[in-house]
Amino acid sequence: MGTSLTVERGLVPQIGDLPMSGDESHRMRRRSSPDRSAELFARAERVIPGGVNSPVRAFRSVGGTPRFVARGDGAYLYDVDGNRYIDYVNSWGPLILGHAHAEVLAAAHEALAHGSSFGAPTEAEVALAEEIVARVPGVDQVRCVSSGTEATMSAIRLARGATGRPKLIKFAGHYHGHSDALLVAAGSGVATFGLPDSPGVTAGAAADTVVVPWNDVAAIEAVFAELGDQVAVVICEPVAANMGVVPPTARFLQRLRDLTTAHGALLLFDEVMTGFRLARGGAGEVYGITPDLVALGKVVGGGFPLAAFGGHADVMAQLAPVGPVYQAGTLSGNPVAVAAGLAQLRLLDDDVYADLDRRADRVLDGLAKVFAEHGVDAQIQRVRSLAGLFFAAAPVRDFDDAKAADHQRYAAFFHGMLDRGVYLPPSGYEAFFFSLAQSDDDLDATVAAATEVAEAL
Ligand code: KE4
Repeated sequence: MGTSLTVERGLVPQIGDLPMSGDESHRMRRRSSPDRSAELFARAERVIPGGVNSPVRAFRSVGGTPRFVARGDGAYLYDVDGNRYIDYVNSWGPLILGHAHAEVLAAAHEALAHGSSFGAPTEAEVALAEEIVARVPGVDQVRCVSSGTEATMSAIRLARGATGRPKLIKFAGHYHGHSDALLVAAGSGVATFGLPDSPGVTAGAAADTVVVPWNDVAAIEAVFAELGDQVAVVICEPVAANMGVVPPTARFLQRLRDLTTAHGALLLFDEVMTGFRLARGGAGEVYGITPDLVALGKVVGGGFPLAAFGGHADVMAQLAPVGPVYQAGTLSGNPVAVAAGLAQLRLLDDDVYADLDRRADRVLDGLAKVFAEHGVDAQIQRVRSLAGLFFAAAPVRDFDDAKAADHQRYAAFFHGMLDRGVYLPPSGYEAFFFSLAQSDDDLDATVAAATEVAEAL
């Protein structure tokens, strides 16, 4: 499933070291400097912590001035200084059809004309739930929420309520949103209590979370040997993509499925990133593993605040108002978001995934060739079209490997590409998101830009 390509070592430039030869005519047009972005960023920092509404947007991992966006259109982002970028962030995954897709926006406009929110059931919510149930392995029933954080937080409470057990197992380097029980670092030893991974998370909130290394069968088996009948749920990103992209090793997911089944624990796939992106049925379909619970987000909301969690009917029946596990939300299943999500899902049939994979091949094979030709150590790791780039000499198998990769070189590469009109994720711990709006010219221009940047590495 995952592929990684190792190429030779090269020198590491610093940000801004990337030389531009005298004659730029044959090179990608350089961007005009981000003056208006810098002005807005200074203004923003006075009234918003870090000037952003989500930390990764502040460019702290790569340095420099975050680009304030004026608009998105198809494959492109336009910043407030008039620069155009080929976008490989796509709002961190939701915009699989590209920005401002006509049919998605039309559906949202149509819904909006009838009102923005009712706090009462609507037919469209039923249609969206039916669409999700039809696509995602293991989902008999589904409930909509407003963010991926809410989806995983609710699914974990449901798993604990349904099993009557306290322990939650997660993997180091996996990100499932910012609810307290999930902002936990690995404690020392195998099955000791988790440790808060952020101020404000109390020892009590972290106490029932156990963190183990990804792709480490012995570690997860040891936790089950020690805590087996206390484990409510194992949560994972079936393809880790928040430490860069680190696919599961062969049969690791099957081992999780077998261990959770043997010990009466639930398996929760966090498919907020992978759902409706890897394939029609997400990672569950790709790996042929059916979890007990699934968290979904991003693509399913069509670019609006909508996420969901679902699973086996017996488990979902434990949720209020049917069962005793409480979960609720004022804007859950918001009609405008539902309309956009439904419109987007209905445009995603199996053919689009082959097309998305082809686009990924065109860029990633090109990048691998560029790095090899320029003697740069790089690992391009992917599952279908979800891909990440590590500047490392060997494949990245877990969070320790990911941290050991050369993030300074990633920052230099990021800025070299940004200067040439390609907007990659502003962190080496993220993933590239392809969209169906990207043309072959866009993909080839991406590789051409990488060639210019790699020449400086
Ligand atoms: P949100 O609460 O941000 O909607 O979803 C949380 C979440 C849950 N699960 C997975 C697998 C996720 O990737 C995410 C959020 N992803 C990040 C990008 N790595 C969102 C970007 C951000 O935090 O601004």
